[in-house]
Amino acid sequence: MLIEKYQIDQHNGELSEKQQNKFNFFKAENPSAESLLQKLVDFQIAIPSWALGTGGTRFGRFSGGGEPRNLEDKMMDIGLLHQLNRSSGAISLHIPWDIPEDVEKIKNLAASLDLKFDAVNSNTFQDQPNQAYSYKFGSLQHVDKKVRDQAIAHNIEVIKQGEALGSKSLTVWLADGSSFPGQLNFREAFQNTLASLKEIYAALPADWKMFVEYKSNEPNFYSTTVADWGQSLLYVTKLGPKAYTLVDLGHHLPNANIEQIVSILLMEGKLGGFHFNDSKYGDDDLTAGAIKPYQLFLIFNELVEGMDANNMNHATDLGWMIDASHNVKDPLEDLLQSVEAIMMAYAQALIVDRKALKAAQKVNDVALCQEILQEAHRTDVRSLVAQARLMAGGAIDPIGLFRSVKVREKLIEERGLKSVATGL
Ligand SMILES: [Mn+2]
Repeated sequence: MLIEKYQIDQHNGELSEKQQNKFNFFKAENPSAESLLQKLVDFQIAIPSWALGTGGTRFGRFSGGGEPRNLEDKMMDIGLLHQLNRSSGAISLHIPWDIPEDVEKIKNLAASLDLKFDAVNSNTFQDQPNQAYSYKFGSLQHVDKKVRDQAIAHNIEVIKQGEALGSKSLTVWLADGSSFPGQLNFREAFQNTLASLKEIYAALPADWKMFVEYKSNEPNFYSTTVADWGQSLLYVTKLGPKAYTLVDLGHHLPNANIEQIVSILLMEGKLGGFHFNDSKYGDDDLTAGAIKPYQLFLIFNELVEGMDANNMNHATDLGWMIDASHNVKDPLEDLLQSVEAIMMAYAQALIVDRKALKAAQKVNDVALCQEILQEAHRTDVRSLVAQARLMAGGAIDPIGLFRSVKVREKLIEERGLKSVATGL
């Protein structure tokens, strides 16, 4: 389902006076406010096709009802999110969970919803019913070349699927690794993985990027073959100029300084994109900004500083994606919350007084440096983000509107209480 335009207009009409007052107050304190609006309007965050249904843990899964039954339903859900916040104008597809049966139909649907196809994601962390060899002991790293070849062929197939849709990047995340000491020869696992990635890289179209995602642990609990940003950087450096490191916020060891990692990767021209989420203990896949909003801000602070230093376009030069799982909340509400948190961190990074920070750094005025960053982080930018949303045709209060027009109830009516999102 989609929301009617008059419903958005009516909602905004009811809230516009309050919003205008808040934004005027913000503008009085932040004279550059108007100049930031377009940057916020342009900034789009891709929604992964796997995040629209209820996720689960290894203990169980509790469906929320009205989940998308197929790719078209998933796209409709993202179209609805994009109507509400005008910042979710892209979809990141997972193959084979979301193979389009009719490419033209899917492309037309995307165009009608104003959605672009972001990175396509391959899957060699599960066995599919019809595949010849198992990924139980890895895919691109596997000791058996037949298994590696199968995983390479799958990735090349994913590139072809993405090409047909107009996607421009492939994300490779590997579950490869080992669970016990001695299981794996680390050097051979690295070399096999690199050789496999090279074959996939060779199949990339000229204007494509390849993202190599890293993860410290899980599902293997002793070693991961692309375990951290250093290992990813090694692979992508050896692969070539179209290969980049992808940072998933949940894939680090506890307390890792992610903002510093981001800064160095950007400096080296090897940061490709992001998977946003939040966590307290591990790869919890919680709503972005739900646990560590200051960290999210510090990451955006480095992104804005580093991208500006390299004359990069904030909206288009990196891949911005959410990678989360929704176990207890309505996935659509959760995604609205994530996008809002990301937009707020970005907005706060845009208002950091960079000249003053640079000057304070030069004279080692540590307290002032901290003051400058915290000043930005403690600024309430909600009215700025809402103003950008309003300017782009979205709703002032997306979750409020989502609830008042009873989206979930209507989706349950349309799709049933027991529908299960494909892939989950
Ligand atoms: Mn990820």
